[in-house]
Amino acid sequence: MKTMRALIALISTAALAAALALIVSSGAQAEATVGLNVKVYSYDPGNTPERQPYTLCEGAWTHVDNIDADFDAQFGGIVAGCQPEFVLVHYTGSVRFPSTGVYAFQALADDGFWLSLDETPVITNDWVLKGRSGSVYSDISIVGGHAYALDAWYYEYGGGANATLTYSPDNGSTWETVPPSFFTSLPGATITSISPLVGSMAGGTNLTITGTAFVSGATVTVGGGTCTNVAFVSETSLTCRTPSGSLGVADVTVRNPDTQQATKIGAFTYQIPISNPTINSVSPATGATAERIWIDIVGTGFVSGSTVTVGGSPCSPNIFLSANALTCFNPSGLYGAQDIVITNPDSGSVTKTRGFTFQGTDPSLNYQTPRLFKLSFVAVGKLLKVTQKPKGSLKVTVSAASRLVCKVSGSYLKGLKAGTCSFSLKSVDSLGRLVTTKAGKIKTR
Ligand SMILES: [Ca+2]
Repeated sequence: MKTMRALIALISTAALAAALALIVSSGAQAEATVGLNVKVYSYDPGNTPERQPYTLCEGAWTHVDNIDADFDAQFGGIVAGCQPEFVLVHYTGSVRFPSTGVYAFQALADDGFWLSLDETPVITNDWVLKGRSGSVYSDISIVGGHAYALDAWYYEYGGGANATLTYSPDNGSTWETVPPSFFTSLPGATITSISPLVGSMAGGTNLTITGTAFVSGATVTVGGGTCTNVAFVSETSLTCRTPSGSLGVADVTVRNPDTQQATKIGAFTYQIPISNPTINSVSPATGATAERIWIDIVGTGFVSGSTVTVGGSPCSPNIFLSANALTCFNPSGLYGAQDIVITNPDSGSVTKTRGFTFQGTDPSLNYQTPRLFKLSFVAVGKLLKVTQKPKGSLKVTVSAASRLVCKVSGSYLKGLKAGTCSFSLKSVDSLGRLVTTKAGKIKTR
């Protein structure tokens, strides 16, 4: 009878998959991504084992496709490739369920079983000597698509040896074995924290997401909306700008290019800003690129605890003086006119466009601060030389009426015949913005 059942088990797909996984894991194959990592230990039979490493079984399984094995029937009675009894099996990896819902879980195991998802214990009271059985753990909220970090333990003390992890997507009505396609042995991304925790319903909050296993190319949603300007800082940090959202809490989800995703439920709160700050003046409003200086900002509606950025970089420290004044330590290393943004703790925010101008030269862009452009004309023989200080992009044009009188030749005006030549000069900065114009006339002979 037992042989017959063993035969049936062997020809089942699950058993074949498990057998294949065993072969793959023994060779120097590419890292398997489907299934779970396994460590198998033998322990002292004197006691029920703790969930901790004991003596690692050399040559035992290091990978399984899912948690579904009848060791007596399938593997010559050898538990997880180790020995017949007193074996502890530790499963790690991640598990994703396709649909969001309220789930139930049950491990049918002989003997003990324990499971946590994202470090929250789920199957907790089955760590005992018993026949093949397990309590039903219901009312477990599962987010579809989220890669839950899985931590599961099984131990065999003696006698029958088997373990199957089952789930019910409808909280206990229908049950299935958790299939191999739900498991991944690579760690999924996790979100540990976000900052700030609140922002305006209008969006535009610069969010920093801290976690693990982020991958370049990851996308982020907040309350289902796309968080824009996602910047991959490191595998533990992402930044993005929140979309507009509905009043109240919103889930934050990071989705790696391999489609594994992590969701932090209700991590961000959209609120209606009460404060409505304004900026009247900034002093000084210019400074050297290389130098950090204190700037005074005068306006209305300032609140203690606000953040200030200049050109997107923190103006910090930032000292709240009153509802009408604050002072902050300007960042350095920026060029040209930059926006100043003040954001109050309630997410009320104001932007002063081009509120501070850094007077410096960006060596990579040959960027010139607009206000420093100076144009002049010098007669060189019969030519009028146009100069610009400092050097930048200069366009000289001749009016239509003057085209028979003069023409542009490089940075010179050249007389063609006697008459009056009307011209205009345009300076353009490295971003293509018009910064200075000047018109003039010259008599040619
Ligand atoms: Ca047993």
